[in-house]
Amino acid sequence: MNEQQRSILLESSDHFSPPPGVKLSYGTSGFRADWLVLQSTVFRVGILAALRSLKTQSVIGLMITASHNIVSDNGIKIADPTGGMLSQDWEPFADALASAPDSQHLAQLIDDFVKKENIPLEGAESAEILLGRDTRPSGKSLLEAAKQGIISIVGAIAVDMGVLTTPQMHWMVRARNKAMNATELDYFNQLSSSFRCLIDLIPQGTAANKMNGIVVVDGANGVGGEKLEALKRILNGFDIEIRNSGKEGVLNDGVGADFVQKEKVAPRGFGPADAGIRCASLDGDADRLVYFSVLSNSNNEIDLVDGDKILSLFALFIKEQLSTLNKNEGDKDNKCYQPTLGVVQTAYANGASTDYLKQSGLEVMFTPTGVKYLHEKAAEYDIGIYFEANGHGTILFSEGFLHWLDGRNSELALTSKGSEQQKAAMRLLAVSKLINQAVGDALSGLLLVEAILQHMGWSIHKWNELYHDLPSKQLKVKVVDRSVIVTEKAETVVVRPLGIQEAINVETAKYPRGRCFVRPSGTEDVVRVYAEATIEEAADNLASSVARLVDQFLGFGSS
Ligand code: G16
Repeated sequence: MNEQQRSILLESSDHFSPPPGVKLSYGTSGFRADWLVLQSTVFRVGILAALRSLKTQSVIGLMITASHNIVSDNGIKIADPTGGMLSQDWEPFADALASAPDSQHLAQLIDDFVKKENIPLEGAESAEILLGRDTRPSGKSLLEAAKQGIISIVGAIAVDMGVLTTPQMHWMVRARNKAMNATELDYFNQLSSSFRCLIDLIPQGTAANKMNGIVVVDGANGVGGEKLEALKRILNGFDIEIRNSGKEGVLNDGVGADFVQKEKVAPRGFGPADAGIRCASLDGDADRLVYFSVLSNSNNEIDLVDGDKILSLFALFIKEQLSTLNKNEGDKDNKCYQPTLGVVQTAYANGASTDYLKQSGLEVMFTPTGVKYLHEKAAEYDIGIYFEANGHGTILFSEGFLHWLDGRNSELALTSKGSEQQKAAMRLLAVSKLINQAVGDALSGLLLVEAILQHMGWSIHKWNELYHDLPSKQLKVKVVDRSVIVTEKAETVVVRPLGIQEAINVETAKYPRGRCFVRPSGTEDVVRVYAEATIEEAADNLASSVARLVDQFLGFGSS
């Protein structure tokens, strides 16, 4: 940094002093906390985004959101040039920046990092950062702080994209860096045209031709409801009703995918009158999607169709298309391409889903929680499908496979236009355009689920019958310091504090097919407990007894 750059940075940074005693770390989804303590963090992430843009010579995204958290929380995360999460090797720098005690330390950290990473500060005019926010009331002022951080690196440009879903932001960054059109309208047009293509390719004269009836969507009183309304207008004729679209009601309060998946009850605005209807729920920033149907004669109980079942549906469809595409081809003219296909889950995946996927002949891999891990693993395949049980996931297609598919499609269009093989190629190409290649996206996921259900001629009940979930229970435990927990083996084993894993094993062994793990949340100040067993009572008891263990080992000693 030259003298002028340094003095501009120092002056600007003096307006954003960190609150005393607050220590944040860049977790599964960036920084998250009560919005009142976030101004300086957000300012500093603005600086980081400008440096990242200079280092990569690409457009970077910055999203102000706390997704499923309560409305008084907020957060910030970075979208890297590919549209994915911030490269993990920059996370320690993010943590260091956030905890620098004052402007002088901050400037020193930046100087050292710029030297180490060889970042061309003199060409800062080439740095461009897209900024977006969800509908939280604190979003505007935090976005302004991020903007100040960006422009404190002299020459860097901040482009305010306004209110967006998180996946829209990731999509736009990816599109910009691929020199594609990247406005919100481009996003909607890509989704609607690829959805239409899939619908037009549904085989005639099958049960699939009967429209599947309405889908009713819970928008979590967040940005997703608002954007889905806009998409509905473009789709024109798609039978969808949106509730909890944010006009009234509190964000994520008794609504949204996180609530529905964890509590297993209908969100506000839904009740027994909806029994039998296909319903879906988005989370606060529309990067998660779950389906459900309300049970009749019940206390808002539901049949939950979670991320594991969305993954299973997608995997079945993709497998079907691949086998049609390669039918009767033989290897004689080398037209047969056997892409690698893999699915990625986390420890939260219901054991029944993993059994089902394996029995269906799929390769199943596990990673720790957090899309950054799942995405990385899925990208190792030609077609990698990843989903967390909470409804966060997508399908990734390798460039090589898409290139081959494109060529094959053109060839089939000339030699056997309208054949089943050509249709399968077109379907796969449409899926690759519909489903967000940057990150899990509830809006594109919803359209793909709807298209596949219609293709199969399936109701939500038929879909839900693919396999039966083992009963499971999730609990949160407030502790003094959740970072004391250290896990291994994709979060299935706790290695610190010593002794707790042995105690968990003893509890788990009491229940047939018992499975239980604990992990520190990356987005809330809690430890999460997951338990699974063959009957509901056993899953509940296992979760409660392990929650007590967590409290004994590192809690406030309340039990
Ligand atoms: C974020 C991540 C998800 C992850 C979730 C876990 O979700 O993007 O991949 O599953 O956090 O949260 P925790 O670590 O608290 O269990 P979101 O939708 O909140 O951005």
